[in-house]
Amino acid sequence: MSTAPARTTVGVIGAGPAGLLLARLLHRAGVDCVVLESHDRAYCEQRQRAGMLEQATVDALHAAGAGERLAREALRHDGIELRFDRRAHRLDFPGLTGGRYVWIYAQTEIVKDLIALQLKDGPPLLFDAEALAVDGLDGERARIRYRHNGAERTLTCDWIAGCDGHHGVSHAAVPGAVTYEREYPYSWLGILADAPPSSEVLVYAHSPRGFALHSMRSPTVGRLYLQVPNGTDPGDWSDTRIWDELDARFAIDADWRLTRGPITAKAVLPMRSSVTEPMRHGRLLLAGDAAHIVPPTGAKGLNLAVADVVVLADALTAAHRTGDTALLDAYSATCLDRVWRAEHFSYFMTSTLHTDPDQTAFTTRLQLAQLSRIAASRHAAAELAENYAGLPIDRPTP
Ligand code: RFL
Ligand code: PHB
Repeated sequence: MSTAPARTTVGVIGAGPAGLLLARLLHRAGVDCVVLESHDRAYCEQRQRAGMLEQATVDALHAAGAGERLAREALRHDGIELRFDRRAHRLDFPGLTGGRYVWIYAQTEIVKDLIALQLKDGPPLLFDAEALAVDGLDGERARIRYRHNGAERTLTCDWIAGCDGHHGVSHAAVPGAVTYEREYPYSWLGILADAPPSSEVLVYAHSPRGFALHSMRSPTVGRLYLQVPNGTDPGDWSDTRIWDELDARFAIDADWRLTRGPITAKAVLPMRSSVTEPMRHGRLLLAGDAAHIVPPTGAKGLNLAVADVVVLADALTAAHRTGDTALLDAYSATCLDRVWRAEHFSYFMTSTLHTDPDQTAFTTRLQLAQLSRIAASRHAAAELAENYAGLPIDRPTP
């Protein structure tokens, strides 16, 4: 498991969902690869992040042979609820999208499933192996210089998949790349609570006190978020203060109660939109958060990462089998179409539901007009539902 090969076809940097799924898809296609991950296994498996999966993401996990536990434990949702003006509006996804659903299955569980498969039958996955630099991207062979067990080593590869997230080394290694970015003037305080969900579906609440989201991890564990100012110290939020604030933001003029329970985790998460173009330079291909970040309000980050690696696995497999790089040449443009659609949707959800520190009565009225339109018009609701449930992954063929 932790021997360090010096040569491989695809060197994958990062064992998040993008790197792990790519490795799995390549392995099943007979393409050898090595995954280098800077942290240890426990860190990768415990990092609390996404929870909402599009159908295309679930399909990709099944196609990779990683869907066994997901099939038993994932919760199928037939929509979401929007709250504003003390009213609740349910969006019925199958009715609005021609039969599509979304799924709740935590990113931590996807990562655990993929790591278990990888350690069982390969390809090699090295923890505590930090990529320091990549080079040779324009030549015959590319190289990853990395540190493992205190020693510096080199992995020589035909291709490098940069799946090392927003703070990794890959996206900075694309010369001439342009990064389009936006930071938001608010963050999320996220909690995990031993409290059964108080709603069957996710609840996105616009309120004069700021945004709140009710999500879940299982029939007994809730995952909830509150908009808070940037720089908030989670230590300033006692459990009672959190529950009181959630109660106030979810309040509607109908009988509804938020079930409280012990809070087991608390963290503040900043929000950002970012796209690096192009997603390829020579032998280096970027995928997932290494290439793009979305604010979590649209639940798109993990789903985009999965869509990238599905396209990338096809392209690397074709190049390996036939030497034809047409799909790799098209990779960046293929992915960026979907990425920019998701960037727009995530920005739309974020700016429609949050209270800006510079918010005026005028901008609040605009937000409420937009939300009322979604509640009243089937067309406006269908636009949101289609984007949220996600489109099928466009997989060009050679
Ligand atoms: P990751 O998960 O950041 O993994 C990158 C991995 O690379 C490693 N690494 C390195 N390894 C070797 N050498 C180096 N130099 C390295 N530098 C970094 C890191 O240790 C790490 O293991 O990126 P990946 O695989 O692209 O996956 C992306 C997703 O994690 C991310 O988009 C989602 O979590 C975003 N997201 C959501 N996405 C959804 O689709 N649905 C959701 O419901 C959803 N909710 C969320 C979210 C993200 C959130 N946060 C914390 C920003 C909710 C939240 C609160
Ligand atoms: C989550 O369950 O963590 C989650 C769900 C939907 C979002 C963001 C986060 O939009």
